[in-house]
Amino acid sequence: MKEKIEQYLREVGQYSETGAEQVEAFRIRFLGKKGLLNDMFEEFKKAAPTDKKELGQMLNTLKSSVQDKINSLKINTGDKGHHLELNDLTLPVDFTEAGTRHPISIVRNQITEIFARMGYTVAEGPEIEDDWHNFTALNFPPDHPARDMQDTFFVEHNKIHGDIALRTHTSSVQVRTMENNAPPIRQIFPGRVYRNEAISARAHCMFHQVEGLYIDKGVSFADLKQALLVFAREMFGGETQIRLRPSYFPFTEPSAEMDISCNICGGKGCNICKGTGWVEVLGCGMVDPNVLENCGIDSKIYSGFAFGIGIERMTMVKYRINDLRLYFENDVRFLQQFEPVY
Ligand code: 2U9
Repeated sequence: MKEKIEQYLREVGQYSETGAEQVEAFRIRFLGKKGLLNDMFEEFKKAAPTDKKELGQMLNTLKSSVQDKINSLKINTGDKGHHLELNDLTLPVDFTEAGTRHPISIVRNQITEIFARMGYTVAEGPEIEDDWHNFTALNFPPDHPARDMQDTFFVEHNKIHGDIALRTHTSSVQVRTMENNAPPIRQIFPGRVYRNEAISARAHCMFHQVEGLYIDKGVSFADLKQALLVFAREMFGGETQIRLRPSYFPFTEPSAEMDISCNICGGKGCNICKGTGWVEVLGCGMVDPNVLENCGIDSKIYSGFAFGIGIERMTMVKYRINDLRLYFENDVRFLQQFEPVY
């Protein structure tokens, strides 16, 4: 038996076929159920007790040399996984490159996190809306240009709901919130919106907003200004200054647009702020009493403020992106510049 084992050891040592089929045949010949090693272990049971120690060691050596040979042949045939699994658990795994989060998602998450810390919850609603929720409840006069085919994507007209369109702002979700909840309301509304615009560096037919709404007894313009100042400093840095310029929206009165001190030149004047030292980032105002009443809230008891942020625009200011189309082309050279997602 000893000679037989020595002969097999020599055979294993010399074996060099690397073809997958030959390696498998070699494995079956030695390690298969009816293979040589099982035969030898059967024979080993009948060996003289005095020979057992030496024969046992020789058989174990044969078994591990067969296994080592198979593994080394598999490396040569490219069957690395099997080898790694059996032999070396400390080798590094294959490197998988992490994807990155889209800049629009990064900024949307930052905005929602900042307002969440101020006690705002998040609400979402339908992207296909009826005329009431998108326009009428929000105080848009019947002949307002935003209701025009040129600005709005209409889907259909039906007898119950009138015009059905892709929402032009997430304000429609605020109307739904107010219709279904009593104040106090403190919520933000992120989502996709649609406008019938020619695509250019500064406009797209689909973009993203985060709007906010705070309604309670005694909410004032000073509360709005303070909330927006805290937001601007969290978003753009603790030194940021804000200014509010009078504006007009059908759904707020008074209305304003908010500028931040230019975070590139620090307010001195550069080409980003066009020499003014200020960059426009959002619109806001006190919710028009007509809108509160349209949504079932008593405007003699409650007041509130609202604001609207265009995420594409805010992302341009934050990351100094000069062409809005970059967001939608998904060129990996652009996307790879943002934070990886693990
Ligand atoms: C209700 C009442 C008031 C939301 C507001 C703005 C001002 C605003 C723009 C920012 C850039 C739209 O994406 S943008 O073009 N939005 O300026 N939005 S106040 O006011 C509301 C909304 C809902 C019921």
